[in-house]
Amino acid sequence: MLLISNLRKGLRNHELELFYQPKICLETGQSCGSEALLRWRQADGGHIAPGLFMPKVENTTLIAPVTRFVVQQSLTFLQQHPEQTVSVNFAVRNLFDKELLFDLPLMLDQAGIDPGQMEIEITERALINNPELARVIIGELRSLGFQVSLDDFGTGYSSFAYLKHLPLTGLKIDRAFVKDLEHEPRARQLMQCMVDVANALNLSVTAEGVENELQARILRDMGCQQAQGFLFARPMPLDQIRNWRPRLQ
Ligand code: G
Ligand code: G
Ligand code: MN
Ligand code: NA
Repeated sequence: MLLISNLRKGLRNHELELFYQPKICLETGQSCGSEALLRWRQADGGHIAPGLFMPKVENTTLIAPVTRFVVQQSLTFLQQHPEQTVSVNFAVRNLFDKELLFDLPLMLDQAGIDPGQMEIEITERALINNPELARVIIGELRSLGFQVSLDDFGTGYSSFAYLKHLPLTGLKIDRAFVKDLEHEPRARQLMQCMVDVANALNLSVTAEGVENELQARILRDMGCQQAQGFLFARPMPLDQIRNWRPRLQ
């Protein structure tokens, strides 16, 4: 596991960095928070995207310190931007990590950040093996004041069953469903159904991977609250997100 030992070293040597991708409220065109996304800085100044290392890391104990780093950096961001909210991605292991869950409210308390400013994104993979325990943990996160969203919605197994039992606050619809929205009636019908379900259950709903104006308009007309995607902004480093403003529609 060369990758894991290299990343462990990288974490120690401050090679990990958070990029931030804004979320846009489709009704107003305003930013309504951002998602923290890991990058691994390389010696040549380039970055490795998390898709290339996180799937491996998520199955090792290294995920605990990596996620603590992500939370800590996000808290620093929120201290500088008290009007913002940040979404952080939790791996399956994080959800079942008692020490992390115990420390989480202490970390926020110490930073002086209201948990309502932090959204925790979990994937359906976290729910498959132990849905009952997942329900309890999500409930605990909620009672601490965190927002908890289901990420990559629609791509896993029996998504709708989870919605019945879990005390979630939001759904993020996977970009696979946004991809053909402007060409395919079936894609639109499917998306409309998911948006309706989210709205009916009072869940915030975010469409991922919005890449053009037409997709954004279709989603807005469907009642989809929020969107994220290259149309609005790519994930960007801290010094850029500071000054980023949505362009006028
Ligand atoms: O940025 P990119 O498209 O390469 O992200 C790929 C995947 O990596 C996404 O599914 C994203 O959820 C995941 N990812 C990014 N940052 C984090 C993180 O801080 N923790 C975890 N567990 N996953 C992350
Ligand atoms: O699974 P998760 O939602 O955490 O993944 C977010 C990832 O999706 C980010 O790493 C980001 O780079 C990527 N992403 C964000 N917007 C777009 C987009 O408009 N198009 C594509 N292809 N990828 C996107
Ligand atoms: Mn995510
Ligand atoms: Na996602």
